[in-house]
Amino acid sequence: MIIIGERINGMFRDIAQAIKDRDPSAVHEWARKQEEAGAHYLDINVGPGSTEPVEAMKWLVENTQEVTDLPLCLDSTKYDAIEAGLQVCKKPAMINSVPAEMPKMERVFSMAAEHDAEVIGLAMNEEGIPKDSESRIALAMELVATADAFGVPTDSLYIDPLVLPCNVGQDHGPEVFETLRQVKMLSDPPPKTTVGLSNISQGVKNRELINRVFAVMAMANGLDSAIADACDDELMESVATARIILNMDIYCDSFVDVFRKSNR
Ligand code: THG
Repeated sequence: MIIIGERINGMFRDIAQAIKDRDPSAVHEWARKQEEAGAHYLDINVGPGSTEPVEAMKWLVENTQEVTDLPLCLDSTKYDAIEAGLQVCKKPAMINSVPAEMPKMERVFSMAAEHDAEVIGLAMNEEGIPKDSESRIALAMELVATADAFGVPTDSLYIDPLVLPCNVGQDHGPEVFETLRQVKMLSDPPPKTTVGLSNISQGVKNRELINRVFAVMAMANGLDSAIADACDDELMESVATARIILNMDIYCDSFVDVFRKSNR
């Protein structure tokens, strides 16, 4: 399971302040901490309040790369910011994200093909996020077909069924799991899957418990990756344990350490 560390995000006050002051210390600290905790990619998001997202993205990417060689997941709805980030990434990156809408898919999949980037495709369009798995799968199918048409390999595409907080979208949970299962039947090879894990517990109590139970349930339904709190030890230990129980890693006494040092 590929862990995309969520913490370099201007949604968090320390990162928003770091961007504003152009003081990289918090960015360096979270890059190091997440890598140490076992993250495989780092999500980079300038935050909802950024007044200069293009410059901010470039600055975040450059400063993150000063302390880590992990690949980056550029998280923005502003495609000029994604493009600026791709231009300074030292390694092939992941683009986060594109909905099943034209002309957004055209812009994003062209950029991805040019920069050899992976892409997260969202199961939503102009009409929003559907509830039932059938509609989510129909959108996933559009994403798979369009990625292919623009020369993005299917296994470089990550379908995100979109997770809503369990206090507002409780009825979406089973639909998300069903979507994760059916995505694997769309094509051969199939696309990969991802979720924004912490979404499930936004605004509710017992966040860490809800996150880790959701994570292992989603893994049992075929989840390949998650944007998540890599520094939550119990989450990372639960993920490592689920991989053993699902027979994805060979058991050894140090299986938690082995997972943290792995590439997935
Ligand atoms: N899918 C994709 N990308 C995503 C998401 C997704 N990127 C953003 C988000 N969702 C995933 N990242 C986070 C990061 C933080 C939180 C949730 C998801 C979070 N933040 C605290 C909160 O809102 O309560 C902030 C607390 C604070 O301000 O200190 O929970 O779904 N493709």
